[in-house]
Parts: sequence; structure tokens; C-alpha cells
Amino acid sequence: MRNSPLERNRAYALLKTVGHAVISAFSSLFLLLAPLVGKPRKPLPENRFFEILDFVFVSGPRHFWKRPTAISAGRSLSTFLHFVLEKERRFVEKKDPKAFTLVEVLVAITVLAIVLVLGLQGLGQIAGYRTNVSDRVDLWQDLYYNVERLVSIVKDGGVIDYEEYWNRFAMGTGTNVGNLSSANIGGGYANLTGFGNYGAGGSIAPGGAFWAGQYLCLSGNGTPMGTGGCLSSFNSAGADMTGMPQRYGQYALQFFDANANANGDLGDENGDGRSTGDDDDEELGAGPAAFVPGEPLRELYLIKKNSAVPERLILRWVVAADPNRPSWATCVGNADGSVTGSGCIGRVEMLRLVGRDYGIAHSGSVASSWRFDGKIDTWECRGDFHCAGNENTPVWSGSSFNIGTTEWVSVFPEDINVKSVSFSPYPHKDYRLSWKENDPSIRIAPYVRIDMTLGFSWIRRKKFNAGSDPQAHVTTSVSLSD
Ligand SMILES: [Ca+2]
Ligand SMILES: [Ca+2]
Ligand SMILES: [Ca+2]
Ligand SMILES: [Ca+2]
Repeated sequence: MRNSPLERNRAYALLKTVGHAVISAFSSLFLLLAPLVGKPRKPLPENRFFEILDFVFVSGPRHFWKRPTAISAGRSLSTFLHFVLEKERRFVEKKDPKAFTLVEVLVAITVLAIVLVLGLQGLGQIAGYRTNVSDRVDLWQDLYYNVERLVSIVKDGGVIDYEEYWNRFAMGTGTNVGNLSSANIGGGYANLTGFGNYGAGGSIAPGGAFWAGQYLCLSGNGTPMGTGGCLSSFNSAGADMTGMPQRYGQYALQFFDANANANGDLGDENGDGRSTGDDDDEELGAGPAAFVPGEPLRELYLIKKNSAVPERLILRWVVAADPNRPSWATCVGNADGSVTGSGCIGRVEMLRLVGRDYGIAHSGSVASSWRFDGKIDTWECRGDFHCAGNENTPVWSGSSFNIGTTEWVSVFPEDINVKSVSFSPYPHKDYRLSWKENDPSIRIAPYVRIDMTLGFSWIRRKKFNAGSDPQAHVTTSVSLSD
């Protein structure tokens, strides 16, 4: 059976049930107490007003109210008169002049007091419930628009940027821990990657020198390197590159062995001083994962390679103490990247980069190795993102929460608190490079799953009932294409 919207309303149903319960309790109590105090049982007194209402709205010919005609009006009138006259003849109440006893009065007052107290408490709860519901409705409305916005940004971002994930894999995924003031942000990764603009050993401090190029993978003398890449060994740098920034293109080089015959020439088969361009070079068609498969990631790296100017989109989650929080609310970052305390505000921020073939010095005017060789080596901020490095390259100053700066832009408005977010991109290897591998999990169409918990920041929460902190969890999958 379908109920009307009013009957499906929780608050209405609750009120109705409470009303019935109170009336039943009253009637039962009266029927129980009446004989005890010597009051004889008698028919319940008639109430003319209620009877007329009952006739008009319930017993009366209901169709009449939809389409009254002269016949039905006459019939209704005669029915009504008959009803009234019959009742008057058959039910004549004998008025009992006996007054209430003191016990009856006391019982009545006590019951009335109990009912009033319970009723007032119930009303208070209903008011609180209503406020919570309206806070939640507001959140869902905001959520809908903002998630749609995020999804369209991601959809337009391109495919998984394995180069930056490899860079992140090498640099580590540690997060900032401890008290998070506005000058000390957490949530995102603590180590800067340099976005592929700095090679191993190059300084990625703001304004630091751009230097050190890519390293090559080389099988050793008599020991093939295998297909696990050369981050920690078998590389031309002769050192463990873990914790070192990776130049853009370094992930693809993990799938290439410059000394595939594993002899003692260090990859320079023809002895011309270069280890590439020889007979012992081999595209392996297999290599390392750019991130741990299935593990939720804190940042999303996407790339559009096929555009006239290749473009990258980087989304990160950062969290800091909410500048509008009450003084008692704290915000502490934990080692696993989560945060504790009700004084935090989390954001999803984005940065867009465009690729340039500028060479190792990252300059369109200064000549340097690899300049105009057809391979992108410089990632500068897109024109509408103003970055502080030379040639508008990003510096990613990890110590400033992005309010009022233009390098990173918040995706959501300031009254939204992104309590947590994680990205799970698939697949975990670039299938274009892994053409020799049979693993079905890397032969799927790329997509990313986004898990988010959203609430309101203190600028909005101040206007709510104390303690009201509605939150909503959302999971969405976005298919990725270039
Ligand atoms: Ca070689
Ligand atoms: Ca060789
Ligand atoms: Ca050579
Ligand atoms: Ca180049």
C-alpha cells in the first residue's frame, strides 16, 4: 500500500505514535482507576463537536466532497439530520453531579505532569533531529555539485601518469606528522618530487639547481638485471636511487636494458663512449609497477600525452588546522597520513603542468643538453597557475597551506572539509611498456576509484547546533582516456 508523503515522514509518524500511546495510556489508566475509586462504569460522554467532524470527514459520503450534486447534497443533509436525531434519542447522557475525589485529582495532575515532561523532551529531540537533517541535506546538496566538479576535472585529466608515480615511489610516501598549524600541513606526502624536472641528486629546494640527468638500466657483467627495473641496482649511476628525484622519462627507462648481453662493456658495445645506440640495447617489454597495486594513494597524477602541448594534472590532499576552529579544537597528523582532532580542515588541491622540450637547464632561450631533441624534459605550470620557479616551473613549497597563493588551487569551496580522500588507479603498470607481460590485471581499461569523506569546515559549522558535524562518504569510479 502506498502512503502519502506526510505519512512516510519520520517525524510525523513518530508524533502520531506518541499521540496514540499517550491517549491509550490515559484511557487505560482511567478505566483501571475508575472502579478503584468507586466510580461506576458508563458510556463515554458524547462530544458533539468530534461527532460532527467524524461525520463530515469520515462517515459522510466522501465522494460528495469531490463532485457535489443536488441529489447527493439532499441525501447528505437527510442522512446528517437522521444521524443527529437518532443519536439524540438513543444516547442521552445522565449528568453525574458527583465531584472528583482528591485521589483522582492527584493522579490526574501527576499523569498530566509526566505526559507534559515526556512530550516536551520529545519535542526538543524532534527539533534537534530536524536541524541535523537540514545540515545533512545541505551537505548532500554541496556534495553533489562538488563531486560532479571533481569527476569532470578527473575525466578531463587524461590517463595515469606513471612517470610521476614512479618518481613518488622513489621519493617515498611519508607524510607530515605532529601538530598541524597553518604553516605545517599534513595529509599529503612530505617529500617533494620535483615533478620530473630534477634528476637523481638534483636539488629540489625552491630555487635549487636543476641538474643530474636520467640513469640507464644495465645488466652487470654476467648477471642479467631481470625485469624488476634498476632503481636500487644495475643502473649507470652505480648507486641506490631510492629517495632520489626521478627525471621525467625515467619510468620508461626501467623497461630498457642498455647491456642486454650482460658482458663487461657496461653497455657500450661499440666503444663510442655511449651506452645507447648499440647492439646490446633491448626493450624488455616488462618492468616494475609504478605503485603498489590496489593500495589507495593520496595523490592522483594524470597526463594528456596526445595534446599539442602535453599536460599534466596533479591532485593532492592536504590538511591543516582550520583557521576558524574554536580554541579547544586540535589538529594532529599521524604517521599513517590520517589526522586526529576536530580542528582540522582538509582540501583537495590541483596543479596543472604543461610539457616543454627545453633541455636539462629548463630554459627556452639558454642552450643545454636535450634541448629541442623531441623529448619533453621540462614541466612548467600552465599559464593560469602562477608558480615561483624560473620559466614558471613549480616549486611546491610544502610548508604553506594554499590559501591566497596560486600555485595550487583548491577544488572545493572553503566551507567544505575533505576529511579524507584516496585514489586507487588501475592498472599499476603502463601496458604500453609491458607488452611482453601476460598479467591480466594490467590489460584493463584505465580507471580510478575515488573514496572521500566530506564534512563542513568551521566557517560553516559555527552556524550549526553545537556538536552537529554531518559527514558523507562517497565512492566513485572514473574511467580514464587520453
Ligand atoms: Ca648499449
Ligand atoms: Ca654489452
Ligand atoms: Ca655505444
Ligand atoms: Ca628535450
